[in-house]
Formats: sequence, structure tokens, C-alpha cells
Amino acid sequence: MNTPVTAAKILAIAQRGELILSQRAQAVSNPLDPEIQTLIHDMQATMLAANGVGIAAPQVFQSLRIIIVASRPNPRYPEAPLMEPIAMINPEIIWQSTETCLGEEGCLSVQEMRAQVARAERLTVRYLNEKAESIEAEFSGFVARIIQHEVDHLEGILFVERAEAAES
Ligand code: K1U
Ligand code: ZN
Repeated sequence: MNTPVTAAKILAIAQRGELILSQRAQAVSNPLDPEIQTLIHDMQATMLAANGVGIAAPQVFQSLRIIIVASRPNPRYPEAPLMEPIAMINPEIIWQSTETCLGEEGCLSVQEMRAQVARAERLTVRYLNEKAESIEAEFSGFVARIIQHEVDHLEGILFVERAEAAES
């Protein structure tokens, strides 16, 4: 991801019950606007500071269609790929497999709760990158799970609404 010259800010993370987490986020009209570039930079820093593998703009009180996806291997998903964070602006899941898989999720906006959620195993997502280029890419497994979780945030949906069983 491109790095603005200014230092990144760690932003406050909205918690379950905040209205913004249940609202549909607005499309970004100008991805090259410096304010959008700064927001992406700050979202990435906030995600890393919170030890997350993804984040969506409504989680930092911005009702905009921007997500960051940053898989890494972890105890629940040891086979997960280690990837450079990808910022996706106006992401659209344009295809998803009918095959689903159950997996554990957490959320930076829902403290101390994890749950099993069924998600499509594979998907194709179309989005704008930080240079406003249109990208189409296919993902599977844990990365596809993160994308579905983050796109849900843009629709005002929390993973607990899709959960099969909660875990402590
Ligand atoms: O959007 C978010 O709240 C970030 C969320 C993304 C996510 C985690 C697990 C499955 C799907 C989506 C998190 O990063 S919560 C942090 C966390 O619980 C976790 C971190 C690393 C691996 C697994 C979970
Ligand atoms: Zn979340």
C-alpha cells in the first residue's frame, strides 16, 4: 500500500451498539482524494495496532466502502497465507461458490466473542485499488472469509448475526 508522508493515526474502533455499525456505508466517489488516502493509511495502522487481519471503514466511524484485508498464519488458521495488506475501495463480491465452510471468526468491534460462521469457500471480488485501478481477483479459504466479514461491515452486518454457535 502507498504511504502518505504524514504519520499514521491510531483511530478509535466502534463497538457493537454504535449506530454506524448497522448502517450501509456510502460508495467512495474519489479514491485519489488525499483524505481517502490518509484514511486508508490510518485504517491499516489501527488494524495492526489491534492485531487484526482486516478492518472496514465503518469500524473507525467512517461510513465509506473501504476495507483492508491482511491475512497471516494464526493458531486457528495455521495454513493462512501471509499477505501484504490490500486496501479495497468499493469492493463487490461478483461471484461466490455455493460450497461453504464453517470457521471461527472474531471482530474488533465485538469484544470477547468468537463464533463459527459459514462462509463461501471461494469468491471473486471487484474493487478499486489506491491508484483507482479496477481489479478483479479470486480468493479462497481464510482470505475469502475475511473479505466476506469486511464486506458485511459495509452492509451494516456483524458476524454475530450469521453465527452458528458462539464460543467464549
Ligand atoms: O473486521 C474485523 O473486525 C477484523 C477481524 C477480521 C476477521 C477475523 C477472523 C475471521 C474473519 C474476519 C479480526 O481481525 S478480529 C481479530 C481476530 O480475532 C483474529 C486475528 C487473527 C486471526 C484470526 C482472528
Ligand atoms: Zn468485524
